[in-house]
Amino acid sequence: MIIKKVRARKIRDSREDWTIEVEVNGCRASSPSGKSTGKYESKPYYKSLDYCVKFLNKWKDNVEINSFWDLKEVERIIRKRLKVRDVKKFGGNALFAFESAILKALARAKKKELWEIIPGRKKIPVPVGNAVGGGVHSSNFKVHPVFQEFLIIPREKSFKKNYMALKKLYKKIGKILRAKKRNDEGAWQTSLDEIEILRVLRKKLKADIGIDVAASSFYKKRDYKYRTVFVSKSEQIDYMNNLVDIFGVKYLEDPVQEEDFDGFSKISNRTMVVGDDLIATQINRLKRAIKENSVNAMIIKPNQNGSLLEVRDVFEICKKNKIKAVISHRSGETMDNALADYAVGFGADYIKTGIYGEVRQSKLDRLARIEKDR
Ligand code: 2PG
Ligand code: MG
Repeated sequence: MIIKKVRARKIRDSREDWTIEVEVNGCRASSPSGKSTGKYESKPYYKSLDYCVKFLNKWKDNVEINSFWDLKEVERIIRKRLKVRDVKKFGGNALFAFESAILKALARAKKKELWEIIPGRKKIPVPVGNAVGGGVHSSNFKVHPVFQEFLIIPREKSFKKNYMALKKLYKKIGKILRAKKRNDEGAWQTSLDEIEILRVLRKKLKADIGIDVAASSFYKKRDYKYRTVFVSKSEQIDYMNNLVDIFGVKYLEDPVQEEDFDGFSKISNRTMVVGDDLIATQINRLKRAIKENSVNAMIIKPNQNGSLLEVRDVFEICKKNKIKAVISHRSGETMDNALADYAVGFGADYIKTGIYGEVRQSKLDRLARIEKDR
């Protein structure tokens, strides 16, 4: 396939914020965007969204793409044109949407599905669904839990059954909490605090419970701020380990702030210790987390990096080091469902998404379809 026609434009995401959509030979891909962004993520755009749109609209190179690996040539051209050493300078969002559109066009040219042309051990992931929200994703609501996400992980035998279980549990939780409102990711909104929510989830559900603590978002100077109470590093670690012991929390994302590799390493191994802001889908951060024994699982957000070649390396490093790979949506999403194809293609162990709303369900529906057709 030859890259013949590149078009880029601005579109609105689920939060009504602007993001980028790129079209290559008529195939479209777009980037989501985060609100609780990690300090170490690639910046979304080189200079600005408008600059990247213009840059892509001027693309004239007829690069030949026969496999995933030919993205190397595309990255070489971008580096040369921008006079940068690291292709990610082009921006996580701009680069991811462009590369994703190229791969979609390649899949179509080969009469294959997107997931089939991605190098990796194919696998259908287990869904991790965001059921109750707090933190910065619920900042429009006056009173909200400090932790960002309360997650449920069903234990059924197939993706379809897991998906059905998620929807059922989500409804049930809404009823129990008497929740009426939903946050950015379609998770239920409540004024209950963390412990009260965990009590409800533990008692009422036949599923594993997870939390995205997103600890950096309430880390102030040297302490963690819980409403009016300030908690030190060692108290925060004890608190997290107690949640694992008392509530049987099976998944704990960002339990301490994003600079604290040591703090992560002190979290109990009886839970999945998941690095999101800590690693920010960057290879150098992942290597450090492995060296310091900080995590046994990590979040992979393709647009947090931008280069799908590097995202592939991240998956490989995870596999070699027995780190569970959790591919993830962002809080601001689009209808693009390619995330599902990357999950299966690269072989993610889990996929984290919302449960409610069309931008979330588009990914889950796509996974159910891939499971059925495979
Ligand atoms: C997270 C994500 C997705 P954001 O912290 O895991 O839920 O949030 O996209 O805002 O970074
Ligand atoms: Mg997170």
